[in-house]
Amino acid sequence: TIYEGPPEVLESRDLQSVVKYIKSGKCKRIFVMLGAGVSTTAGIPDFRSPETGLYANLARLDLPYPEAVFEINFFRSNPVPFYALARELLPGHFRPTPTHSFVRLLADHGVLGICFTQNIDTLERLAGVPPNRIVEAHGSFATQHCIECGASYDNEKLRQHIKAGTVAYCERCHGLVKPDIVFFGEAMPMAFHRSIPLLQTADLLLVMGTSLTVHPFASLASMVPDRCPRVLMNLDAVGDFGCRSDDVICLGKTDDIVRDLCKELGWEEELNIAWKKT
Ligand code: CNA
Repeated sequence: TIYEGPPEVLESRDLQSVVKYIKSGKCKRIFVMLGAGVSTTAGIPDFRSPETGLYANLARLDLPYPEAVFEINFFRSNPVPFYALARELLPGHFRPTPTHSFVRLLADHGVLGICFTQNIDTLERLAGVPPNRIVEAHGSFATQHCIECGASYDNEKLRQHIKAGTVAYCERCHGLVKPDIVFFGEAMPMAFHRSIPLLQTADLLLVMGTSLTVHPFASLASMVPDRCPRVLMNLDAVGDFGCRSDDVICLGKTDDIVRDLCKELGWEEELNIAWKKT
């Protein structure tokens, strides 16, 4: 249901009013939710974009259905598709986008609450967002474990396996080794659960480049207070955006929207400098 009444916090439901709100000094804690869409301009395909997304290009991996590549039971029976995908997503080849640098600017300006990300590409860290402000809700390639005995496995060795397209097995029990990426049906990291209550302190929520279809992550968007303005920056309208009094929907590429926002905030030069440094 679309909210038809006037906004309660913003002057109107547009980016200019969001800028005014940020400049007013009343907006002290900005929370961010990121999805694969903020990394597509870095050259990393998302899942669901119709022609370029990974799901549209998984046929060669011989999967029963696309999501199987991130299911633990399928991985047990056939780890090859996941390793092939990991090769494409492996951090190290990609540079952060202006959108990642914008999140860093929020931290530099002392207004970043938490940046919740679904991405496993670690581009937030590379952009210089302080690690204690990032919650990698779906894990990352930073560490890996045997799925049978839980022994950890050497990072460099795993990278070699992924690059070579071979599967890594535990040196202790020969179980399968999996990067600590959260698969469907697996528990979310503790940091995710611990950070949820902080959303109650949000003055603004920015949701960028996500289809808001993967739960429980997607439900974070409804956990900010009713009076907290929420801004969606995405190629298409997603979730329940539009149902609250201060929902702002900006359709387009996040990099373009972020540049407009920074121009109006007077942060344009800072954004360029921060991004060039990455
Ligand atoms: P998704 O379901 O693929 O949705 C991406 C959304 O972003 C879609 O609504 C697109 O329209 C939109 N989009 C694409 N490009 C842009 C752009 N330049 N500007 C604005 N919007 C854009 O991805 P979600 O993140 O919502 O799905 C959750 C999965 C995807 C998570 O579990 C991730 O781990 C997983 N994933 C991560 C990566 C990565 O780490 N970069 C890559 C692919 C998938």
